[in-house]
Amino acid sequence: TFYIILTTTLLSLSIPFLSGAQSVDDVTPIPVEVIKEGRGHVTIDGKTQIVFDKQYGAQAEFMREMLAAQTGLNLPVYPNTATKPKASHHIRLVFDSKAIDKDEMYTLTVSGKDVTIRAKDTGGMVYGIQTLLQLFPVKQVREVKIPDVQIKDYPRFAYRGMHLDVVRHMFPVEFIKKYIDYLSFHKFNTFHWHLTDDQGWRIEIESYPKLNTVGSWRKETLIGHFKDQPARYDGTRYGGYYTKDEILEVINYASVRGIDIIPEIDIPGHSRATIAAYPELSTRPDTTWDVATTWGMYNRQNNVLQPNPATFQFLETVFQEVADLFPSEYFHLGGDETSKIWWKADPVSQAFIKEHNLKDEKGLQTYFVEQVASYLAAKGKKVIGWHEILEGDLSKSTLIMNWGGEKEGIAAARRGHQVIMSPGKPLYFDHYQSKDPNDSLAIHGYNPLDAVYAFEPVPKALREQKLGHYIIGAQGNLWTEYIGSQAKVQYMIFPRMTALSEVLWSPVEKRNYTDFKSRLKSAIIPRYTFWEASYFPHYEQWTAEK
Ligand code: TNX
Repeated sequence: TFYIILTTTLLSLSIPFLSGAQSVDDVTPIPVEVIKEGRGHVTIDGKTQIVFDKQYGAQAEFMREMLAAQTGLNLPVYPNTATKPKASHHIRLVFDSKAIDKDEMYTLTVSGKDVTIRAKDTGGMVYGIQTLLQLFPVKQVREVKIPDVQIKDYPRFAYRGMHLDVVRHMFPVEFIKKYIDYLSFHKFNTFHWHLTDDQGWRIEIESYPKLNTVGSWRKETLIGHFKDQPARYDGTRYGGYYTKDEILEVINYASVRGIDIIPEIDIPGHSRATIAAYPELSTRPDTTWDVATTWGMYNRQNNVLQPNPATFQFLETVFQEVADLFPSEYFHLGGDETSKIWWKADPVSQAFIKEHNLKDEKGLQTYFVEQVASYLAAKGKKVIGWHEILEGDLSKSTLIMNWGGEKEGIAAARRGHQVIMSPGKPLYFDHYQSKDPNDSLAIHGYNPLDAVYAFEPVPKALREQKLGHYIIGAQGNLWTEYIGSQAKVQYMIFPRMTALSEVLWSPVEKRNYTDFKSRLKSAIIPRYTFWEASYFPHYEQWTAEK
């Protein structure tokens, strides 16, 4: 007994000082190439210097902060040109456009005295840092010995996105930043920010102030959602919007972390918050119509813009104001679920269709898209829209985000559009991940973890026709009708978002679900815990067959 007590005591004493690295086999998404030849290691301790090439100052600081939070090691940071004290080990962040021959690529070498990350763009450097951070344990340590290794890594797809609806429920800026941290950790590169919808306008607009004083607020707060029962409200108003300063803060935060932010202003349907603020833009002005307090397609209440001069003036001014705020090359203009019945019933819309020689209401929808695309082209931007905008004869420069099935993605690619695959099945993370009747309420659909992991963004039909390159990537969507808290957001995205990250980043032939699940347990779930994030734990029980 004495020896047992002695050894356990010694063990527990030594735990805070253990210097084991996390295995390179746990890195997720799994890297393209990992070579473990050397038998040595590089010891990282409090004196190790982070030394950066001038392109990567912000990333060096990011690396320092992240490592300090994760391990307590607070390393000194120096530009490579500075005279610095002697140190035996370095983490070098190197700009190298020769050895690095692909976008977003990095190499990570642990050998001799140094750890070296090479990249030629911000993304590549961020992903190299994220991989290195995964080699450190998540605990307080004095030093870590990282075994020699050479990693060469780059993404399979150029577009790796996650979406967040902040309209149905809004989340504070601090949480948006966390969401961006999650994206960066998982080597995503795009955050699609769904900023307007029937239930609210969530971005500050100076040119049309009623969008915020009226459009940002719902009269009632929905409390609790009960299946098949009428909604209940607590009588208080709900809403808010992000100021331009807050948005700029988020954009800067994201850009250091390799994340591009695409704003979405959803038109010509899903526009009830706009109409509540400016009824003259709707097909049937009626000032008693409020910002929507329920969800769904609005066949009962008007949420569609009318094609009149005031509307096009509004669209030009507002879209250009938003475009000036966001550095992204892309702008999402929605275009989903436009209830054409409002245009059918409206004499002004009908006259407009005739006058402009449009085929029908679908043609009118395309007209709206092309019009807004031209306002944005004046600002040097390309547009993305949900797949319904393909119904008319759309110009090829517009990207299609397909939320239907493979079919719509194939059709868009065949017509020469670049496509981002975002099919409801299995990439809507607002859908259920179990069939447990006691699981937290979600919207229709069943998208268990294994279905997400098995998803192949490039349909076979396109591969066979050598049209696969039109699929530039994919995106996971999180609509928040039934997601009112940060914990619920986390619960819905984890671990499905982790599975999607591997689909989008790693070579197909490296994907293996059993191996993925073992890495999830040994390396990723401990991260969720470290982030104090909720996640869905029963993913083994609920599979595509079950
Ligand atoms: C359809 S998919 C919508 C959203 C809803 C979502 C719920 C799409 C472009 N539009 O307005 O929130 O379903 O899953």
